[in-house]
Amino acid sequence: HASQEIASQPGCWRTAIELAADRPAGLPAPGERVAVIGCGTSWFAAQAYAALRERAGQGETDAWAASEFPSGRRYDRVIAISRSGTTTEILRALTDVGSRSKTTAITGVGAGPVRDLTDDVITLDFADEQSVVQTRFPTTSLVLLRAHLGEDVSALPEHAERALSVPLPNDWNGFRQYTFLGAGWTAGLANEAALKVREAAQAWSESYLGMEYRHGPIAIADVASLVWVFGDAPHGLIDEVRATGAHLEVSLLDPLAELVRAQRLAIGLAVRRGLDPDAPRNLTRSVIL
Ligand code: F1P
Repeated sequence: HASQEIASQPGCWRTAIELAADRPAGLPAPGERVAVIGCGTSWFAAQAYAALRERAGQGETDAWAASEFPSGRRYDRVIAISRSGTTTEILRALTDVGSRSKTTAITGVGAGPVRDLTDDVITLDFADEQSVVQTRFPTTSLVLLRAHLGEDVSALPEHAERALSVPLPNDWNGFRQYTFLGAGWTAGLANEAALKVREAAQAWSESYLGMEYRHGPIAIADVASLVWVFGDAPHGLIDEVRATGAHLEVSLLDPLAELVRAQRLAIGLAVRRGLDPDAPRNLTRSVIL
């Protein structure tokens, strides 16, 4: 399923843009103090959105792994991103929030406990997935959220189409280690790309903030590493990575479309390693305690 779900992203993104134009209830107004919570992939989508909303000057926005949500803290609105709508940590955090803050769920399913715990629900059923490994749900959520922030997202579906057809990095399957770097909103995308490679392909992958990478982690880079920079590379970083002998990959497309390329890399690696990318080891579609 994962390959089909990856390939369906241009259409899903178009539908998300239409949905955003209808101004769905539950997305925050400028100036509201917002927390976005999620687990795993959904936490990384939360990180990307929080940084984008702050950059857009729309208000303080914190991203929390749902398990770390500070009990008792008040926000104007808490947005829970959960494809399954059943993840234990999300339900616990929302129960803790209670009626202290307005709450919104962004979910892939039409029924489930997260809906009962939130004031507003945005259902992206057209982007729900069969595969355990999430691909189109987080990217489609981010297209919706970016459109709502007022970004011009009209070219994004085309970027996704290009991401599905342009080549993967040279010798993409021959590396010992895969590192993804980002900054600002692309830090969440880099985290998600690294998670895809781990989940689907059980390959060694890491992710860092671009500038932080220079403060230690770069020590593992060598000719057998792929270092993929999402978004604009901070000044000087490119030269430092090149000097390690690592293969450097930079963004050709919108960073969200670069994530689509990284998803293709993860699935390609999984298949090469004889793994089923739809059913990663030790993982289930929804993690429930
Ligand atoms: C999130 C999650 C991810 C995990 C896997 C399955 O669930 O458990 O943390 O990496 O992709 O989904 P959800 O709350 O978004 O349903």
